[in-house]
Amino acid sequence: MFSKHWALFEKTDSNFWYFIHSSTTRFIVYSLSDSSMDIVGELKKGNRRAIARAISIVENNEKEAKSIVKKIFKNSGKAMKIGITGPAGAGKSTLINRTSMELNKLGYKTAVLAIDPTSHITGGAILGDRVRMTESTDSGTYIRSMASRGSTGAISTSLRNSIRILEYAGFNPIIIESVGAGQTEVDIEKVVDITVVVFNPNTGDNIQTIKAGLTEIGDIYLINKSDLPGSNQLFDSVRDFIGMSEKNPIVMMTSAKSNKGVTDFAKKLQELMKVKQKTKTKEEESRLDSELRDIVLNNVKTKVSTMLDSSKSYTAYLKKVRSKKIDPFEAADKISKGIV
Ligand SMILES: Nc1nc2c(ncn2[C@@H]2O[C@H](COP(=O)(O)OP(=O)(O)OP(=O)(O)O)[C@@H](O)[C@H]2O)c(=O)[nH]1
Ligand SMILES: [Mg+2]
Repeated sequence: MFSKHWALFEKTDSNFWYFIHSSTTRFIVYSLSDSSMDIVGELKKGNRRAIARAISIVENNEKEAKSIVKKIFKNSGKAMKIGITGPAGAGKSTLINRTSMELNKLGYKTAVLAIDPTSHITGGAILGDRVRMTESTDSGTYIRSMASRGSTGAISTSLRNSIRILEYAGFNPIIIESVGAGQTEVDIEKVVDITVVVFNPNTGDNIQTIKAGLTEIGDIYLINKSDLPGSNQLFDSVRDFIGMSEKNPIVMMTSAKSNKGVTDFAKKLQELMKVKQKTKTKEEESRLDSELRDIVLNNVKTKVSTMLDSSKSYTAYLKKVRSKKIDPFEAADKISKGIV
């Protein structure tokens, strides 16, 4: 049946495979659902189609996501999670591509989750990311872009569960790429074991960015694009500034483009993973505490919001607030007392 007019496409961010038939002037798209797939069983085997589908589910379908997590949760939390963050265009994706190849050479099986890879300006950034990271895919790395739309809670939830899926599929470490602190909805340093902050000499606001709070989060600070002028000065300023931090982080230089310093960076990561392994159980316990709290608070919020929709007392107080008979704080106190 498959002549040269047929092409088979896997659309990784949906539940379908597409068969496309080109009859000279138009394309006919046939889709084949793989909803009958035993996702969890296939995940265990590392089936990439199952991974793609499972991540789409945790991103989009709360009910199904819960059922997957129920099955895979027990052994989760052991894989090392490395967050790579920094300003847009610092070279994070290029660096991750190279680094994951180095890590794979050292015997690791690396997966990458890129949150918000679009630099908000070009919609084509995801495609660009794919291109920049294709070499590492060939070396066995699994790469997935995650949507950063939605509420903070929703993104953190799908991130945590996507990590679990990748871990269940046998990946370790899991690298998470995210645009610099304060610029996305997720503070990845709260989710990961190791945080790497990437700077480059191209953007003039680096020192300001560093001072604006990034000093506290990094285990490693990387000055990328060492092939460009200004990188030595930036390295010195970062080292001077970061040197004052209690954490005593590592400061390194790389050029992801010309593959300089990347082997050393991968080796540092390896060392750091061994060190962090010792405190991992404790860290994981505190992360589960925040996760559970997040879920409970979210559940309560949803429940209360639904209650307010049909609450006569709420409607009455809202009326009073609208007619300026009572201020919103007093009204909220009174409404809240009736609930908790
Ligand atoms: N000169 C030079 N250019 C680099 C280096 N690393 C990356 N680049 C270039 O910098 C640009 C941005 O690289 P990306 O890897 O997409 O950067 P990013 O930090 O992932 O960008 P966003 O995901 O959009 O935040 C690309 O054009 C890369 O080719 C480097 O070491 N030296
Ligand atoms: Mg990127």
